Amino acid sequence: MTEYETILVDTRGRVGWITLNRPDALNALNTQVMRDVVAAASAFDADEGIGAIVLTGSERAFAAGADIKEMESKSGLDILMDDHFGGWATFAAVRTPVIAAVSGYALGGGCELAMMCDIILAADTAKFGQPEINLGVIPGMGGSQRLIRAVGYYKAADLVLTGRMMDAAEAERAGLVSRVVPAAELLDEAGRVADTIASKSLPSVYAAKAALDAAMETTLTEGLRFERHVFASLFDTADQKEGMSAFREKRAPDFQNR
Ligand code: CO8
Repeated sequence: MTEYETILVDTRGRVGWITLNRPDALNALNTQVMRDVVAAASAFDADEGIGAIVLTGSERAFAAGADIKEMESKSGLDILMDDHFGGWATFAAVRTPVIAAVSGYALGGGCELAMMCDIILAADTAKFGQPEINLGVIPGMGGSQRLIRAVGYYKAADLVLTGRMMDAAEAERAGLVSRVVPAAELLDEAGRVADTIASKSLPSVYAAKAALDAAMETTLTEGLRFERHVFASLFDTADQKEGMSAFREKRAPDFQNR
């Protein structure tokens, strides 16, 4: 397995694990972290043996944002030319579902990174926020856009304009987080959710993620059109026949990812 500078990577069954590992900087997302996460996620995505990815941090921090010390002296031109954004866009576009398991701080780019994932599980210690306004800037990795889609305009505006943090319970109420669990159970829960997804037929998992993504981007009419095409295309897979005959025969399906 490839060694990375700023992350730990592991495979458990059909699940790929990526653990952010810059403990001295609360997993601040510098250029190297971006490169490592993108490379690891892309490698998992290219591997048919992987059906789900878990992205996590430490107990204290999922990620406390983009690396302020790395960004501080940059010009606007540097920020554009570095194309930090392009790297994260590659991460957000992986076909494999990604579960963010968030313990501690998920701030700024950390909250935005969680929102690039498909499911956000939170430890009861998790704290989410977009504090960029306190630094004289605004969210730059999707926070002003994805947060509104996740929690609605008014909650997002409250967070982005005040820079305050919200705890796990508030994040769950707002719809950003799908489950809150005791901190000690977070990784087990993430593993269970990932194993469940990874046990399904991969073509239908890819298709489901693509359809969900389309809903974030397009009109209802276009989204429904996309969904119907994808739904029909899955009837050309062996796994659709297997899934439905297994139901009729009252047994568990044996998916071949074909
Ligand atoms: N960047 C760099 N270093 C950080 C960051 C960060 N975002 N967050 C924490 N650290 C470092 C601290 O500097 C400190 O290092 P050192 O020991 O060398 O001084 C170490 O991590 C521990 O942090 P603290 O001592 O501050 O720990 P506390 O428990 O006192 O506080 C907090 C924890 C509240 C999380 C605090 O560290 C904090 O407020 N961090 C910054 C949060 C923040 O503002 N995040 C937003 C950053 S901007 C952003 O994310 C923009 C995204 C778009 C990027 C687009 C790409 C170009």
